Amino acid sequence: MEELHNFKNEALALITEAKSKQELEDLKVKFLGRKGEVNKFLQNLTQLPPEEKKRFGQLLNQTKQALEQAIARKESSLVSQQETKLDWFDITRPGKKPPQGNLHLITQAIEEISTIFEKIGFIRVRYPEVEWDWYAFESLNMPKDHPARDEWETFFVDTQENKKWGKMVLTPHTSSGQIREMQRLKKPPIRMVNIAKCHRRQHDVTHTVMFHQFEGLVVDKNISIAHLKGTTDYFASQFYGPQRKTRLRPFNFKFTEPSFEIDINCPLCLGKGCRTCKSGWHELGGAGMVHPNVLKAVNIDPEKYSGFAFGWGVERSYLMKEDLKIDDLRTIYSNDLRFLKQF
Ligand code: FA5
Repeated sequence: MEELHNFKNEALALITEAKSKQELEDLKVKFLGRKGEVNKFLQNLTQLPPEEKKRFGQLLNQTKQALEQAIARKESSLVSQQETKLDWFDITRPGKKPPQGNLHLITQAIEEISTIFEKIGFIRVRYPEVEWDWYAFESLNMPKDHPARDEWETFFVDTQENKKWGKMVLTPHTSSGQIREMQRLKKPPIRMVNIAKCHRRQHDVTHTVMFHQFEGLVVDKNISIAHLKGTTDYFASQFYGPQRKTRLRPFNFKFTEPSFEIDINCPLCLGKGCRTCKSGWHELGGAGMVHPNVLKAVNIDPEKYSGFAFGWGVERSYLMKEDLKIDDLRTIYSNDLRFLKQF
């Protein structure tokens, strides 16, 4: 029994100290192999008197199990040591790059536009994408059945009409945000940029059903067209480059008076006129001085206050900035990674 005890302790110590898989394998054969030490003890068992046989047999079994477990533990610790050993690691091998996503080009554009306007004190707001007719049209000086509404090719939500606010619509333009912001602040000064999704029943190479607009609104005492022009020039130089500026061209919107289309000078000829632009200018979007009826709709006195507003498409403005010639505007939302990864 004593001999067996000593053997067990010595064998466990040797297993723990084994330095390599080969050394461990040799010890395994030596202790547990067919002609190994444990089997030699087993042969001794037959020579023992019956009363000792049982105790010796039990100790022999325990010894065998303890050695097997110790060998298994050592085996796995040698494997993990080998794995963490750095001598096999070739630092000159190129690494594996995990695929990395990036922000959608329109998200990037929205962030850039917000930052530009925030620098001159505009507050970034965002208003509902599902809106009432009153906010989208009526408060903006477009009474029910007014033909101007046709231009917005609106989606109506199939739900009960509200007695006060009318039908429910998918916001066709961010101008409804002008009304929401004036209601929220109640009193000028107001200086907001509302950037949000818009929806229209338009689906062709230059139109997407869902697109984004950014809408600027400034209302205060003595706001004039000069402020509008200063703001659009500032935006043009920040977003498109220092040599870019805008011009106002008379237009017609029901919610601004006077109304304008804002043009930006061509990046190549800077407004002189060249083969690509012909006139020297490219159209950027709509703007104007807030119509007195719009101010009245939110209880702001048009005798005391005046304001300007503009609303431009994010997608088209961004394509113009990058001078991207995309055959079909809908590509932006086609979720084709080959296209999106370029931005
Ligand atoms: C408006 O929506 C006016 N609310 C703009 C405005 C605001 C005028 C404030 C005056 C004062 P318009 O319908 O032209 O205007 O749209 C403005 C811009 O949105 C367009 O120039 C275009 O860049 C973009 N846009 C309109 N419809 C689509 C569409 N289906 N797909 C992509 N961009 C569009």
